[in-house]
Amino acid sequence: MIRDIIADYAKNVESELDILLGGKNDCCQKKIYESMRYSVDAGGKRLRPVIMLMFAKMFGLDSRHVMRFACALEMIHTYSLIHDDLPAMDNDDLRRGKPTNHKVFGEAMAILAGDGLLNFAAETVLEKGYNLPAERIIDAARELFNASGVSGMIGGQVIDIESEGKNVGIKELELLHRLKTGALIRAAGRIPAVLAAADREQLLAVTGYCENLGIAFQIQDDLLDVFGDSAELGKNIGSDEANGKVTYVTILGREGAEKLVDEYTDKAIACLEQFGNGALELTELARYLTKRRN
Ligand code: GRG
Repeated sequence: MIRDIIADYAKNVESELDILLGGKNDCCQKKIYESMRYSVDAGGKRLRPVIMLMFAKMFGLDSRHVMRFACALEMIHTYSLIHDDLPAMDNDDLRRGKPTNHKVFGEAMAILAGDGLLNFAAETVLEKGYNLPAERIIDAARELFNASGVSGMIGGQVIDIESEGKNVGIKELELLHRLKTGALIRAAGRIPAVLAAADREQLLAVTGYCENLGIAFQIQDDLLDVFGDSAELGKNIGSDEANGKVTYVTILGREGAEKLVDEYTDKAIACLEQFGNGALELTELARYLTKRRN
């Protein structure tokens, strides 16, 4: 079952994260590593690394070649959640079923833990020992840091902050989420494609899948923020409304938003047609996500 397959991939990523971050325990900076590990170990679906490992398999790439990137992507995602929860941003006190990082370690340490994870992501992918041409590693690293930077996730966060309390339309909302949520999901597909030296047509197909999946995922996120269950989600619901945010649900209503999730999911799946059975896991993942409760 796809649920077990996802859980297996996630377990492998968690073991590797444990090795990468665990080795840091006995050095002099105990507090900051404790704070970084707290949020990484708190769980989460590990969706982005799972997507990366599924694409690696589809391209016949040894998972060892992509694992560092998968862990780095999860570190960057986790840093973004730590910072997003800060009082200066969404001011949330529950994440991944636990008190948010700043609630446990204080604001200053939470900021540093986020910064530390971002930096450690770079250190991780730039470590020696790949069995692939250096050019491909550089291209993949560029994908990762462009996606998480101002032209990607941070840029989306800026649009989000500037849109608060404003009457944004569906087109603006899509741009915001293509960057804020979509950019890392897009990188999750493009990095293994780049590492496997995929051709242009394949790269376009991978990008199409990820971009459509990213929007479907975000609409679902908006739906769960209104109709989800806080205990299942591991975070408080109603955060969008409290922060005066326009969402797919406020624009389209529940039914309209649910329909759009299915439309984007179908579009995502259609993009992978050329890969035939090789894309089965990714197809099932996309369908599975439409039913997600967290
Ligand atoms: C640079 C100061 C500074 C802040 C960065 C960029 C940023 C703050 C925040 C944006 C990141 C963000 C919160 C995007 C929303 C994407 C989203 C739907 C997150 C939830 O992802 P899941 O559901 O979470 O995959 P889990 O916990 O399962 O990993």
